[in-house]
Amino acid sequence: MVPGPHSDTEERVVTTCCSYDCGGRCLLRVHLSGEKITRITTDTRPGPGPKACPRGLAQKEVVGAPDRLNRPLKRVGERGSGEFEAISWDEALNTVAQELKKVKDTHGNHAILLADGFGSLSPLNGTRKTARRFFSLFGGCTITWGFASNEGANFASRATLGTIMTGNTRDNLLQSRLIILWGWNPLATRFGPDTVSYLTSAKEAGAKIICVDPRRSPSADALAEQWVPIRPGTDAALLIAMAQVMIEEDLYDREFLEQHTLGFEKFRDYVSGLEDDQPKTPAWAEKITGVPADTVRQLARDYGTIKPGALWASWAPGRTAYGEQYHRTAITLAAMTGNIGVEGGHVSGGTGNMALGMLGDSLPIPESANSEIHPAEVYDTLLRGKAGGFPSDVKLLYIVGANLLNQYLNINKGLEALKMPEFIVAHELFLTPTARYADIILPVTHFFETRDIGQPWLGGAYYIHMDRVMEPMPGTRSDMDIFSDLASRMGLSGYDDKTDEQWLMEFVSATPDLPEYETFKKKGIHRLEQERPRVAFREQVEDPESHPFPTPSGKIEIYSRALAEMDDPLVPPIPKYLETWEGPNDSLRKKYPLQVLSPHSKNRVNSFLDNIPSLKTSADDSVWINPDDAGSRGIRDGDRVKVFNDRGQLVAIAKVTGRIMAGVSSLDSGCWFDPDPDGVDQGGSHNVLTRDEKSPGGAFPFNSCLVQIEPAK
Ligand SMILES: Nc1nc2c(c(=O)[nH]1)N[C@H]1C(S)=C(S)[C@@H](COP(=O)(O)OP(=O)(O)OC[C@H]3O[C@@H](n4cnc5c(=O)[nH]c(N)nc54)[C@H](O)[C@@H]3O)O[C@H]1N2
Ligand SMILES: Nc1nc2c(c(=O)[nH]1)N[C@H]1C(S)=C(S)[C@@H](COP(=O)(O)OP(=O)(O)OC[C@H]3O[C@@H](n4cnc5c(=O)[nH]c(N)nc54)[C@H](O)[C@@H]3O)O[C@H]1N2
Ligand SMILES: [Mo]
Repeated sequence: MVPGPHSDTEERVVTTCCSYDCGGRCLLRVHLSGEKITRITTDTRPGPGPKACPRGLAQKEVVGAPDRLNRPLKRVGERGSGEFEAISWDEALNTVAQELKKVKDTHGNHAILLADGFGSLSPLNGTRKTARRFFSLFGGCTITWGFASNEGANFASRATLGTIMTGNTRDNLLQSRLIILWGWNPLATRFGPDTVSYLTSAKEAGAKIICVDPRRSPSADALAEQWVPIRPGTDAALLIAMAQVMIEEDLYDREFLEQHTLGFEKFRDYVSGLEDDQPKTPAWAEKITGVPADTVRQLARDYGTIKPGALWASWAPGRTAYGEQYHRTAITLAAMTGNIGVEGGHVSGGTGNMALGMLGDSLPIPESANSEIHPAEVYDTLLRGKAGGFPSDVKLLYIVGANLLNQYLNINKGLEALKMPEFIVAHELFLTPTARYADIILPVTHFFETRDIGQPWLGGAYYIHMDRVMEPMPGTRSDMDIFSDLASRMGLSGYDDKTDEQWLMEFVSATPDLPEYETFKKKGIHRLEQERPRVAFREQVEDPESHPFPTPSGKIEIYSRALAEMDDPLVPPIPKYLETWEGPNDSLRKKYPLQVLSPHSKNRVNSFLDNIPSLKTSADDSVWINPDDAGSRGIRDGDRVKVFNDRGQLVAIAKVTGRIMAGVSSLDSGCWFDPDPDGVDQGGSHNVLTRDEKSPGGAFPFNSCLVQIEPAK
């Protein structure tokens, strides 16, 4: 090993934080003896703070994983066979540069499809940022639009509130007297490292906490006094019936509606049945949702009277067909109860990030050079191209920080589609199911091997300086470095004209919340002093005259003219309940009677970390099934079962539990796809089951999926 700058006996602690796609951004103190990591610790101060979870604390195992890629690889066997040979960086980058140039010259920029994910979300080394910066210089390419996470929420936030920046800092929850965890399981998904700590304090201070979820999630167990099971994809119906009760019993805030919203009357006419002869009563909702009418009434009375109340409508219920409607309705109810812009209230939506000076801003992709597709259309685009009505004939697929095949809809269609491009390149740390399909794999650094800034999702009121813990593993290069080298091989100038520290200094000086760079670096973590919580839309609500909402009307648009102009019954101008495909009423249920959900795993970040042994052994990768559904199928707890529909099949271990409602089952998302010779996925990747179709507003319907389950042979 090349001796590092530090002697073997010297003890050091380097501060950084995770950079991947989780709302955490937790403090990691990496202890080193010489160049060796001895242990990783985190924030130990009592009370809320950026305390790391087992995933962050396992990064020693990740950075030093024996299966980390450390040589560029060139495919030698069939695509997907996993047969590669190591080549030099020079050969790898020359090949990629040649292929890019060839495709651009022969077919134009649009023949290149960039599939960029969020392997890293950091402001400097972020996978999407580094990739889009390169393709901007390159003159554009086909890119994807729509966030897998929360496109339904983003659509609803933009239409209703005019922005996706709807988050509050978590201390706001201390003021809430009612908190509804609606499809939200922060014990696993975090949404900022200190969320659960604040929720626990709110509970201790007497807040009533209710959880609406088809599963009694760990958060329901630990935090809620009431669990309301609901059929997946029917949440908008429950919310609308709650509105009906509030209107009938006069439990809504007329003054707030009058002052701050547009179009409530039209919504009221729909709710009361004036519009379509169907009053949206608790009895109506009971039939659709499975929630007893009395419970619907109680939820409406609670939310209408216990103030302030935080209805935290998370994203999973919106990752369904027509999931946009659930988010639009939740925002409408927050307005009806006057819980927007006030402490202790909450308006669900996109969330957004803590603001930071941006790298991409100075170098936008020339819009004209791009065409855009939704990720749900990637495989159809690859398979059918322009002749099939899609915007491009893709010849080259460029993958950066995404486990596309595993994490996007309909893996088996993906397998066919990935045969189509002439050339596929992937930047990766590991040989993921997607990377196996690449022709060239470029091995990248781990975030311990670069410098950056930790920027939490809106909610975490701090920044972390991510110092470099160690030299890059020999043979690996950062995404920044790879694109910079590619740019110069292709004669494109201006990709990277600064050192990493110079870039960081620039971000820091463009961020009023942060002290001067050297001070920030020395401190490692900078907590923002706040006298009171940051609450979205506080100004709009406290002083509407000078602060209109950023919508066309300046109000919260319960009725949206922009949506009305789309003239699409599936994107109505007021929020409505639209029956989801592959939901409880789909006739397909005769063949595939169970709705299968895919919550996010506490031990992974999407699919990242599935290959890390200590995390894998303590993950719960079983299929949850209700005792009634298990009994009628002859399935016992711990049995191997087959989960299948017309799109695919997987095998997993059954967990028979009353913690999931009858008619629904659940399997954590992110297990790596591992097909046997018959194409049955032995890895348990949920997306062998999902349908690749986007919801009209762009939501990804991962949770609209019908299956059958039977004992595996
Ligand atoms: N069935 C189902 N599917 C889902 C979901 C669901 O709920 N159900 N959720 C969806 C959601 S919300 C999301 S956000 C998507 C996420 O889908 P993806 O964006 O594909 O996310 P990951 O699985 O985290 O894959 C990120 C990859 O980046 C790699 N990586 C990590 N760091 C770096 C780096 O610095 N550089 C590079 N080049 N690579 C890096 C990791 O090894 C990993 O393979 O999945 C979606 N898929
Ligand atoms: N540990 C961990 N944390 C993560 C991630 C991770 O992979 N692991 N991923 C991060 C990312 S990329 C994202 S987008 C977020 C995702 O955050 P969320 O979307 O909030 O997370 P999920 O785990 O998919 O779902 C939360 C709960 O919703 C329930 N649910 C599913 N469908 C429905 C429905 O139709 N109705 C109702 N009422 N409930 C439903 C599930 O049972 C689950 O308990 O988490 C982030 N945080
Ligand atoms: Mo996500």
